Amino acid sequence: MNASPMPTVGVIMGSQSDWETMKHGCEQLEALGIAYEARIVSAHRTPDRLADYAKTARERGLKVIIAGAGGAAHLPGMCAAWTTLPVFGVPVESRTLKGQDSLLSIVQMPAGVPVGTLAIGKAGAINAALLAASVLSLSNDELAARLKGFRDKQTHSVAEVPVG
Ligand code: RP5
Repeated sequence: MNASPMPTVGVIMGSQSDWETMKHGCEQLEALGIAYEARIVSAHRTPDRLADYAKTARERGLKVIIAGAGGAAHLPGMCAAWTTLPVFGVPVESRTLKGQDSLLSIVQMPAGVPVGTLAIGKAGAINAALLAASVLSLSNDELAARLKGFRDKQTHSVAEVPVG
């Protein structure tokens, strides 16, 4: 489900292998009725695709970019270098270092080029989507209401007494 035909969130990832993680963020965007596009854009393997994507993102109507990558995860930072849109980085869990390499690669940006860095893996992908929703809700009251509804439902779903 997309609230509008024009995507406002761009979800990019360095590899097909990142989709297993990033799809959770896309599902969260869909649940909130946010139009998005998902693309494979690699900082290392397709550098020109990345430059084109990030440089044209604002004029194409995107408001927020979510970038997921693993290992030497330069995608979010290089994307942020090409655009002044908000960029949220999702460290994908790597096989060898469990995503700690991804996290440190994304979070340690030099002053002047920000990337909002989320948690490693699925939680990070979901929270990146929720953070994007928060940003978009600043100028969209209907989305703000849906976001509040999501939070309320989540709160009510937490049992007070453990079972089992
Ligand atoms: C990164 O390298 C990607 O973001 C991915 O997380 C990691 C491994 O990529 P593949 O070798 O699975 O394509 O660029």
